Amino acid sequence: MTRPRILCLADLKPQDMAQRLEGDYHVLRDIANAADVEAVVTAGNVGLSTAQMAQLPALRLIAVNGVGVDAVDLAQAARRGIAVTTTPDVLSQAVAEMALALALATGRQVAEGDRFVRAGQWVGGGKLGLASSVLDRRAGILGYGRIGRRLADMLRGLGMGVSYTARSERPDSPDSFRPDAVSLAQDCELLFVTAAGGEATRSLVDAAVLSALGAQGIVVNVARGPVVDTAALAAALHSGTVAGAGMDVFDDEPDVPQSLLDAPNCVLTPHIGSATVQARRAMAQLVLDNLAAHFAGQPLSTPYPG
Ligand code: 8YV
Repeated sequence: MTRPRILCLADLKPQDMAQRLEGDYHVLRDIANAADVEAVVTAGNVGLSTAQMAQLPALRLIAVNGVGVDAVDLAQAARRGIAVTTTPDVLSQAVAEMALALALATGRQVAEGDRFVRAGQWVGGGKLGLASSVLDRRAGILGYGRIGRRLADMLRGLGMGVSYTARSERPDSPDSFRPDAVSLAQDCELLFVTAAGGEATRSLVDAAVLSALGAQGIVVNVARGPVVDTAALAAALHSGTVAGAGMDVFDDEPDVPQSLLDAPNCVLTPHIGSATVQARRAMAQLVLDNLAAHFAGQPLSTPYPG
């Protein structure tokens, strides 16, 4: 039986999942040779642009290995009747865990302490200043989707009070609704950004929000770089308008602007929110399930929107 040809713009992990993909499909990597393919596999942060989609006249399925669809031309997909699938739920815990890790690392000087020890400053008689407790803070969650709600569950479990901002209030939620980012920031000292990327959320965290968060405040972004205004954040860190930031996502990955590299109390990680063996294996499984369903003419497992 001939294996269907697919275009793969992002690697599945771990290795055995990539091997399964290679076993079931004839996997192309170069879009220039893929005019006949019906299916593309891509990552949340890679997507499929307008120009790329236009190069694929036979396309029927875009299988995103991730939950973000901000880098996919959804309008063109809808116009052409191309289905989109994502990998919801299975990465929520990993991303929420990363958000918590960044909050603790930033608030409790984990990265700074590590640099301090390695640089010989401890043995040299130096002292780190005191940190400010993280779990005593009130948390705010900007974007109350699957990841934001999973994070809220974790934070409540740790005894923290949680507020959230979403497009609309969720009456079933145990957390307190705030109608916009400024009122959310006013109400918390630890602001988590978990909102979807795209034009609707661009620069949602701006200078006004950072100023409302205040001089003790920490901001953590595990969503998309552009949801936070980078220039405003760097300025707020340098001036002490906020106390710290933990950032897993950036405007122009993998480039990180010098203003953030130089900023005090800023912990930086390379977009690894979902990068656990468990999450990536479950994500890859959903990609394989969706591809198999498409080629068997069956309903897709996790279509977007759901
Ligand atoms: C991954 C993501 O970096 O889910 C998303 O939208 O950005 C991340 O989970 C990526 O999609 C991994 O393939």
